[in-house]
Amino acid sequence: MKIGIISDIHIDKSYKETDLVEDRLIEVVNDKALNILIIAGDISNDYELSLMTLDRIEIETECTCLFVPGNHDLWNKHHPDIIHTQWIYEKIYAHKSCLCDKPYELGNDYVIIGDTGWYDFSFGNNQYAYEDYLVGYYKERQWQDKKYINWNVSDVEKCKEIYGRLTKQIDRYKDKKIILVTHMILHPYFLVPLPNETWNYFNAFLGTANYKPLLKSPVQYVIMGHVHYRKNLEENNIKYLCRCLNYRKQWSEDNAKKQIEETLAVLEIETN
Ligand SMILES: [Mn+2]
Repeated sequence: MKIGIISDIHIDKSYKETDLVEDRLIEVVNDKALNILIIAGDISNDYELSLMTLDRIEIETECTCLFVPGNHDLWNKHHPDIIHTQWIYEKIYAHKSCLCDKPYELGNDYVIIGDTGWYDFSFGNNQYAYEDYLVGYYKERQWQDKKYINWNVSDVEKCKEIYGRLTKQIDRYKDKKIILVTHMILHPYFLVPLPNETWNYFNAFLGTANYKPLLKSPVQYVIMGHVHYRKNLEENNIKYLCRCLNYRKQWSEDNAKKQIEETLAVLEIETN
């Protein structure tokens, strides 16, 4: 079984009429004859566009597309009348491709478990206080979730709530091999390297150190996004993959197909 892995395709931010990211992604999925495509969040800034894109991929390829919402998919930027992020989360959750609370079994051995994850500032520098992180502002840069995300609870509580749901699902499948998918970063290796004055503050918004108890058997793969790096790590028998396509303006070359081919990881897994 061939599983393609990518995240942060940001089709709206990378929009170019003659070179659509979604068209090129469909071509690559078909070229590689993938059975499954996992997108670890941030398809677009508009959940309706994100869900339509998932439908298109499924219609125009032979593969099953699975996904977890990223913070951008959850934004209300294009739906200012939707006040509560939970409402958008539930719209996304209802889509058949969404992994949240819907473990996806691969034969008898593997199961894919996923959710957005969240941040709780545990990856922040402790020179800043909790109150500093509530502001989400540093040197004229505003963390955009402060404008477009409104959970009915604090970020710390949201992070814990999602941890609880993931833990329950992993416990239920402890005899299987688990592919864990989150949008947020769960391992400090994937943070923006320091020294970096801006990210010394904003790394706090990239994920959480507090999901560490999940990073052991039966979890075998951890798939993440969000940070706009393309990095892999193998540690204690777990393979970590962060395969962010990123914004077009961040690409080394303005060619969507080449960038997708460079970014996409393919896992070949034996199932029975
Ligand atoms: Mn993100």
